[in-house]
Amino acid sequence: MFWQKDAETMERGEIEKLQLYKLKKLVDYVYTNVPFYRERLDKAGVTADKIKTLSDIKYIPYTTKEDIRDTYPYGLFAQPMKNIVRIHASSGTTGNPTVVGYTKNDLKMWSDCVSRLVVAAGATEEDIVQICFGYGLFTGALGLHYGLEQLGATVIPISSGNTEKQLKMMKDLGTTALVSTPTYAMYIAEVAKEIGIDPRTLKVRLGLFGSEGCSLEMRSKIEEAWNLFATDNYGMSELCGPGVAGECRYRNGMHIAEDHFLPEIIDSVSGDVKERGEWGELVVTTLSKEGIPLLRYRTKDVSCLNYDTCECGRTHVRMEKPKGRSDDMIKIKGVNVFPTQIESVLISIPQVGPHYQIVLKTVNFMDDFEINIELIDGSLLTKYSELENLQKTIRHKLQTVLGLDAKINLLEPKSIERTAGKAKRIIDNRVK
Ligand code: DLL
Repeated sequence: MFWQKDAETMERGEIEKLQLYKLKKLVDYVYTNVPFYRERLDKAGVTADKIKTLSDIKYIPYTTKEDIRDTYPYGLFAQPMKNIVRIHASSGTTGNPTVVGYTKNDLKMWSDCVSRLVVAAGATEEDIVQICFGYGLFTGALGLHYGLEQLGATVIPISSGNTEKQLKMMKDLGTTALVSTPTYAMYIAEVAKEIGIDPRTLKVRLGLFGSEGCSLEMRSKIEEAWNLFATDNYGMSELCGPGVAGECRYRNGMHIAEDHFLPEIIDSVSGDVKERGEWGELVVTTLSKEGIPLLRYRTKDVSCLNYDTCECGRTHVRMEKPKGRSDDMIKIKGVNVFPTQIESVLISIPQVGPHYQIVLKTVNFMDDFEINIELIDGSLLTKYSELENLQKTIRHKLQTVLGLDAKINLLEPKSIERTAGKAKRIIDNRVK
């Protein structure tokens, strides 16, 4: 099933022709409408005429989150406010939020991209979908909301939190699909069991998860707990929100809506464009956005592009699940570590749950880490030798995967704070 079959199954040559055409138009558009870009492009000596092939994109300077922040709030907007009909923003832990604005056409394009990905995941107009993302400036809830409504599904805009009520509604209203972060899906299942509901007996058959990383092992746990089919989708508020990419039923990477987003993979240190198939930082140029178009936006997410044809019939390139963010990568004793690698190891160990935190610290002027992990069965804490054996097993597995020795702290169940949004996996206590 497709939402916009013609666009989703274009021949590669046609896609590239369209991308080149849109890219040239975009360069003209931002040059005319955004003084920030005019200055940047002038400095780099780039005009639309200089872009003769898609690889000429390399002449265009990158845009970063800092550029959006430095021009806060509207400096990168390409349309007067009378044409902007919606604002979203990403919270950001420090400094100004990144504010993004949408024209009416942007909202339509966004909804189409989301309708595409939910259809690719297997949603239909028959579905009753509970949206457990927080409504508000975060793009997750309203993004999925409009795309699903456009499809004709029944949307329950319950927002995040109040987990027992989520379960009551799910049961009473016959929810068939769940929209949330993977972490929250796991937490709802946990609460369900506590209040005597087996999530597997509910009607939820499809999980439309996204907004944070989720290892395959974690995904299997969620599927098992709910008896559902889970798909992943990727996006970020600067690019529109959810809708940039999503998995089809084959779940072999997330199809990027290439008629609207032009992806590249670069070396995040040198800034050089990488060869096809290599891992690196994902950079995206928005080809259709009017409100706040972005030229070569550095996402900081580390991924890889797969141009092979997909069995589903979609021709759009697939991005691998991000390994993490280039700024989340931790260098410990010279080894690059992504939290997702640690998660894959932990999830494969039956005695520990999916709740963990990586605590970074400074030891002898070097970065080091410990891992706090919740036990599934708290009574293990009194069985010293079993506990020690478990710690050894985890250390050994991590050593095999990461080549690093980590201190493991096994904790009582429920001692790590639960969240209805993105999980906080890293506690950074390093001396700056
Ligand atoms: O999280 C948009 C979104 C909402 C996507 C709902 C999917 C579903 P931001 O809050 O701006 O936007 O966060 C963007 O989240 O740069 C990634 O690091 C991370 N991220 C988003 N989706 C995924 C995913 C939304 N599927 C940042 N896998 C991005 C891994 C993801 N990381």
